[in-house]
Parts: sequence; structure tokens; C-alpha cells
Amino acid sequence: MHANGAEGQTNIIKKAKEDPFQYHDYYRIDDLLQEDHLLAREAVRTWVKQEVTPIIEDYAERAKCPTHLFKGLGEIGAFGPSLPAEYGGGGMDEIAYGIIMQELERGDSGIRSMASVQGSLVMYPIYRFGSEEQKQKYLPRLGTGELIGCFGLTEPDHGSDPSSMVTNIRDDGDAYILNGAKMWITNSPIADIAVVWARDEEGVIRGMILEKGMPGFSAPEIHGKWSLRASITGELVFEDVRVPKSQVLPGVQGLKGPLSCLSKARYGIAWGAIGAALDCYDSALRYSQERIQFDRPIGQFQLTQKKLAEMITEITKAQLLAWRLGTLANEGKASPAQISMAKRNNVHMALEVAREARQIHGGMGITNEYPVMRHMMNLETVLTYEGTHDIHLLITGMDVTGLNAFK
Ligand code: TGC
Ligand code: FAD
Repeated sequence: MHANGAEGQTNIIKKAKEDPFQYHDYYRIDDLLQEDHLLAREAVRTWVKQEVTPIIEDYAERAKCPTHLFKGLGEIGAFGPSLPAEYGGGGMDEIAYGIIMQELERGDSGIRSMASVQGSLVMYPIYRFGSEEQKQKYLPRLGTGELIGCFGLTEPDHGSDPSSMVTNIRDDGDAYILNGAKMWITNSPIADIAVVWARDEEGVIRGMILEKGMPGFSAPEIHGKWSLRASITGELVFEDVRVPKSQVLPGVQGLKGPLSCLSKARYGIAWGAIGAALDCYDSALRYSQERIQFDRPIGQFQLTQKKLAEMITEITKAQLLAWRLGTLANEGKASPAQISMAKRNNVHMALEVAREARQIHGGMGITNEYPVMRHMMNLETVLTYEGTHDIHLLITGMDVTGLNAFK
């Protein structure tokens, strides 16, 4: 990942520490980071500038997924950065994972989604709950992007409440027969494998790995999205699919299986959303200094300054929340409810920053000359997937009151 050599690496770290404002690091959070975090950030940031920024508006406008980026994402270590290297991951810590998601989402939430799904929702359950044979078969090729994976939990009639899922398996000797459907599945039309959650005859939720081409298994694309347009989304349809028992994840039963994958992915989103907010803030700050109205830069008006001051304040608070969550995660102490709080707060923050940034750009803010409207539309999805804003409020509510609003 680090192609700059030792001298180049020292310069990157020196530059970051001497000029925290180039990263809008208002509270010098870089001082809390390790050298490998700063190097990972620089490497991913450079890749995003070279590979994502020049093409993303075009792909988003055409609602096409830049699938050619999967291999590059593998090369920069974006798939499972905190999973062990021997299982296709990056062998880094949770803060490095977060920072990588931040830099990807600075480019586009859909690009970060590619990495979230592949690393946290496909590689992680296979690593955590899979047999050794399943790990060896799938993880190395998922880590490089040679294989693309997707994660099927949500159903047409069961979104926020996956415990009511109806997709089911029936015992048939050395295989299960799978029936049902999943909805809103990132990458499903292009995926080689799908981690699917279904209920067995005793009503227990089980996870299994499906391969593209299994008879009765299809993955039609969902069209018409005004959000996350550079990410491909589809259904998963199962009509008497014969799934060998060797494809079932042996290490978990019950809803805690998929929910623990969500915790891993939500953690990454809490960091990722900061990247989208930073890109919007950066664009708005520059525009406010360049755009002249009433014979002065619009950044000189108090109302513009209020917007920018509030934006950087909220970004800084989100950065501190993510950093502290990262240190807890490194110690194995980040609770699902703490992760929920950070996902909800930081995504909501990013959406508000995007809306304010859009206003600062005036009419230009609705065009693809600037990244702001694309981020804003993307963040509407990010606010909803991986648990909606309100579901996360209720998770926090349950944690602080001890009273369960869901049951
Ligand atoms: P509940 O009874 O609370 O829990 C069932 C079991 O799971 C455990 N658990 C968790 N474990 C790990 N991480 C978490 N976040 C966990 N939350 C709960 C819990 O301890 C229990 O374990 P056990 O041992 O007692 O059995 O479950 P519930 O049915 O009451 O549900 C609670 C609720 C509403 C919070 C949950 O259903 C929920 O989070 N709903 C939101 C659904 C959601 O987030 N769906 C996301 C689908 S995937 C997606 O959106 C991918 S986007 C991909 C991209 O980035 O492109
Ligand atoms: P619903 O659950 O029907 O919710 C509708 C509204 O009701 C929301 O505002 C919600 O907050 C509210 N609501 C629901 N229950 C309550 C309650 N108890 N109290 C108060 N309000 C409530 N899923 C996957 O499994 N894999 C994927 O890869 C994936 N990728 C996605 C990609 C995109 C682009 C999108 C849009 C979604 C994706 N999802 C995926 C699905 C996503 O996780 C769900 O959309 C989300 O969990 C919400 O479910 P729902 O859309 O069915 O909304």
C-alpha cells in the first residue's frame, strides 16, 4: 500500500502534523493517530483522487457502478482492513479500518459501500462464523477483489425488523432447499457469492454462502434510485435453491449472526460519513472564498461564516466520536449501542453539512461541477441502510432506559 519509500513516508507524516488544516483537523486529532494510520490515509486518499474523483460524477449520472474499481480496492487493502492478513484482510487495527472508510467516502458513499459490504458483511461473517474450508475457499479471493460478495438480510416485507424474515430452508439430506427473496442488496447483480440469512424448520436463523449460477438463484437489478447511483443494488430470489450443507456457516445461529456483521459495518460508516462531510465542507469553504457577490467574497458574510463555523464544529465532534469509538473497538470494548450512536450521529451530521454546503454553492450546488449534491443524495441512503436513523435512536433509547421499544 505504501509506495513512497521511507523518506516519502516521513514527509507525509511531517506534512500532516505540520499542517492539520489541510485535513480540516481542527482539534489536531492527527496527534492521536499512529504513523501507519496516516500512511494508510494518504495511500487511500491518493488512490481516490486518481481513480475515483475523475470518473465518479459520470458514473453517478449514468447510474453505473464502476466495477473495474474492485481490484484496485483490493490492492489498497480496503477489503477487511482489520481482518487478519492470512484470511485476506489487512491485518491493521480498527482505527486504520475507519480511516480507510473515511477516505473512500470522501470520494463517494457508493465506493465506501463496495468496501463495507465486501469486508464487513461478506468476509467478516465467513472469517468469524465459517469453517476453515470456507475461509480458505473464499477469503483470499474476496480480499483481492477477484470475487465480489453481497449480503442478504433485508426482505421486501421485513426491513427494520429482520427477526420476522420469511426466507426459509428445508432439510433435504445433504442439502437444504432455500426459498424466499431479499431486497435492496448492494452488489447483488454483480456478485459471485452471497451471504444469505434464512430461517430453518425450527425457526432458527442460519447463514449460508450461495454461489452465482446455483439453479433457482437469481439477482435482478433494482432501477430508478436517485441515491447511491454509482452503487449497484438488486434483489436476491430463491426458488427451490439446493444449498449443500457444507455452504452453511457452522459458527453461528440466531439473529446475532447478521447483527454482529452490521455492528462491524456500522462502525465503518460512522467514520465513512465524516469523509463525505469533509468533501462537502472543503468544497463550500473554497467556494465561499472565491465567489464574489456585493463586491466581496460570500465567505465574508456573517451568515456564510455561521454555516461554515457550524459545519466544522459538527465535523470535529464527529471526528472525536469516531476516534474514541476506534480506541474502544481496538480494546474490544465498543458496544453495539455505542456503535449505533456514532453511526446515527455522524451520518446525520454529514447530511446536514451537505445541505448547508449545497446552499453555500447557490445554484452551482445542484450541478455535477461540485460533489455536494451527489454526496447529499448518497447520504439519504446511508441514513437509512444499516439501520435507519430512528432505529438507532431507539437502540440508544433502549440502552439508556433499559426499556425495549421493539417488543
Ligand atoms: P434482539 O433481540 O435485540 O437481538 C437478537 C440477538 O442479537 C444480539 N444483538 C447484536 N449482536 C451484535 N451486534 C448488534 N448490533 C446486535 N444487536 C443485537 C442480541 O444481543 C441478541 O443476542 P442473543 O444471544 O440474546 O440471541 O433483536 P431484535 O429482533 O429485537 O432487533 C433489534 C433491532 C431492531 C435493533 C435490530 O433488528 C436491528 O438492528 N434492525 C435494523 C436492521 C438493519 O440494520 N438492517 C441492515 C441490513 S444490511 C444493510 O443495510 C447493508 S447496507 C450495505 C452497504 O453498505 O451498501
Ligand atoms: P422500513 O423498515 O419499512 O422502515 C420505514 C420507516 O419506518 C423508517 O423511517 C423506519 O425508521 C420506520 N420504522 C420502522 N420500524 C420502526 C419502529 N419500531 N419505530 C419507529 N420507526 C420505525 N439490506 C441488506 O440486507 N443488504 C444490503 O446490502 C443492503 N443494501 C442497501 C442498499 C440501499 C441503496 C438501500 C436503500 C438499502 C439497502 N439495504 C440492504 C436495506 C436497508 O438496510 C433497509 O432499507 C433498512 O434497514 C430499512 O428497511 P426498510 O427500507 O424496509 O424500511
